Amino acid sequence: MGRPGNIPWLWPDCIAIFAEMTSDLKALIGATAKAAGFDVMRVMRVDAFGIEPGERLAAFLRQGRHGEMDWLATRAEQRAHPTALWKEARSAIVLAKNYGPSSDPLQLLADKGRGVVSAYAQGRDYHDVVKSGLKQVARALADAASADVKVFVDTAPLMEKPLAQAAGLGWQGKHTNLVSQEFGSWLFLGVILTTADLPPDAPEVDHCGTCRKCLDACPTGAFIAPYQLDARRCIAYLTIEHKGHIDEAFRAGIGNRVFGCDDCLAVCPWNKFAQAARDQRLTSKADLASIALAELLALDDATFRAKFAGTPVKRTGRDRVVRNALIAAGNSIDPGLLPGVTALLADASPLVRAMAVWAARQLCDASAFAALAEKFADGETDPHVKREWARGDDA
Ligand code: B12
Repeated sequence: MGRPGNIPWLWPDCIAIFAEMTSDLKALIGATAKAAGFDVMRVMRVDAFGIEPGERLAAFLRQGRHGEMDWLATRAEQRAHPTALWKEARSAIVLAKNYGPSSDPLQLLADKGRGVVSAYAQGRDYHDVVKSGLKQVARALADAASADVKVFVDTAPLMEKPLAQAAGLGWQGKHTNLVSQEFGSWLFLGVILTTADLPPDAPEVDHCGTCRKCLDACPTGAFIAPYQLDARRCIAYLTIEHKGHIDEAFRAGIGNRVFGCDDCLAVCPWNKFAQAARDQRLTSKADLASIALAELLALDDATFRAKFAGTPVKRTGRDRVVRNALIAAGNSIDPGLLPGVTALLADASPLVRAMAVWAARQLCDASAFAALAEKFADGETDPHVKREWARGDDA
């Protein structure tokens, strides 16, 4: 860039003053982020965000790997690049909150009589926790710089993981989530876009090396290749996002995971440096880590809402969570759960009835199952539930 001809002596000074102002601003953002409970903060210039993430998103959608998550496809063009979402944006401030569990979440899977809720969903909904922190930081920035700001966590069309990598907060691991040398695989992300020009941090590089632990750990074979997930096979998708019946091919692999899955994250060797979350809001409902299946099977709408109030589980709704608990009950091979299962054969939700039939099939001997079929199958009108009863006949 050339110097303005009439004031050549002023130009380097202006740059120096501007640089000082923006790094002061960055220091202020960093301090506010810390006070707001964030564990990491990095900055990138949005014009440094490449086209590759958008192209990979397009390929993911073309292959239908998003399943029923139509919201990923409907605003894909905006999602591809931060300036497509907000043309005036100049910098992205990427913030992260550590939600590291205090013990290995995989240990919970051994008790087949209990349903396991993944680490991210055991405390207060991270959308609320992260968003309130982002708003605090954004307000401080807007006041100090008279800049426009917008805050994002999850729900807006923005690719948070590649943004975080470009800002230097970590790298997208082979399990596709962001990994940090300091916090392992246990970070929630949030983004502030702003019209302010802030000094950027250096991007992070991939430190996965030849490791493929996360790829091999997936119980349902959701990784098509390193760095590529088919969401339709991912237990997080199946148990949380998928509204319909869960295909029989995935039921055994789901095991006793009733909400989300931590397996690919929990085996990441970089977790050796991770610490337990310090924000108690994300961990205070530790009694939700694993829940007796008998209790989950007995949930009606009111008891479900009371139990999961304020957590991400509540948004998924009682029927889908009971559907998941029935799969876990079927996999438990514990006939003690049969009364809870058979009570659901007449449930108002076909989603629940269908899985109750499947679970009963796993827990009963042939004659007991035939007796249940005689009592419940004839009156069934829903085609999916009828198919589950018929599957029992074939077996
Ligand atoms: C949709 C979604 C899901 C979907 C799809 C997951 C996915 N991998 O895309 C489902 C429901 C399955 C899901 C599950 C989970 N999610 Co989610 N999810 C999202 C969401 C809303 C969008 C992600 C997205 O854009 N997907 C689209 C595809 C195209 O992206 P992708 O898989 O990352 O694709 C990239 C790679 O494949 C890569 N790639 C492709 N080929 C190659 C080749 C090479 C060589 C390389 C290097 C890269 C590469 O490029 C693509 C573009 O970056 C984000 C929030 C957000 N707005 O970003 C949260 C988010 C990713 N989820 C999050 C969490 C916590 C989870 C779970 C851990 C929850 C749980 N315990 O059950 C699991 C993890 C499962 C997993 N291994 O991904 C966090 C992750 C935080 C982090 N540290 O990364 C996020 C960022 C939310 C947040 N604000 O914190 N999620």
